Amino acid sequence: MERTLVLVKPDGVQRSLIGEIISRLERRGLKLVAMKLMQVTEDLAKRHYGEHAERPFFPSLVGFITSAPIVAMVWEAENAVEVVRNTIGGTNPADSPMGTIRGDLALDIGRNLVHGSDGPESAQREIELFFKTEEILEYGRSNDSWIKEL
Ligand code: D4T
Repeated sequence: MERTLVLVKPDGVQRSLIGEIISRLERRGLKLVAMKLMQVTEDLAKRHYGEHAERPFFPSLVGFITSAPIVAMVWEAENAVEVVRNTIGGTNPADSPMGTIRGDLALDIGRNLVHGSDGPESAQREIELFFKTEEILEYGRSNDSWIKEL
C-alpha cells in the first residue's frame, strides 16, 4: 500500500486547523499510520526542502517551517500521494479549487497550511526523514471493506 508524508505546517497549528485537516483526510478514507507534534530543526528543514535550496524563497521557507510546532503524519491508501495532493489542492491557495484544503482555508503561497509529498520516491525519502520504522504502525480497520472494494 502506498504511503505519503503530510505536514500540518506552523500556520495550520497556530490557526487551530489540525483537527480540520486530519478530519478531511480521515473522511476521504485514507488510513493514518503515524503521527507526531514536533518542532522542525533547521537541519531537518534544509534536508526536507533540499530541492529548493537555490530558490529565492528558500530562506523564508526554512524560517517559516521552523518557526513553531508542526504535526507530521504518514497516511496510507492506494495512490496515497496523488489522492492527498488532490485533497490538499495546488501550491498556491489563491488558485486552488474550493473543496480542497488550501482552496477552502488558505490565501497565500507562503502560508499554505499543509504539505503532501509530490511523488512516491519523495514520499519514501520524506517519511524516512521524519519517522523511524517502528513509529509507523500496521493495523486493520473494521470498515476497510466499506471504503475500498477488496
Ligand atoms: P509543499 O512542499 O509545502 O507541500 O508545497 P508544494 O509541494 O505544493 O510546493 P513546492 O514543493 O513547489 O513548494 C514548497 C513550498 O515553498 C513555498 N513556496 C513555493 C513559496 O513560498 N514561494 C514560491 O514561489 C513557491 C513555488 C510553498 C510551498
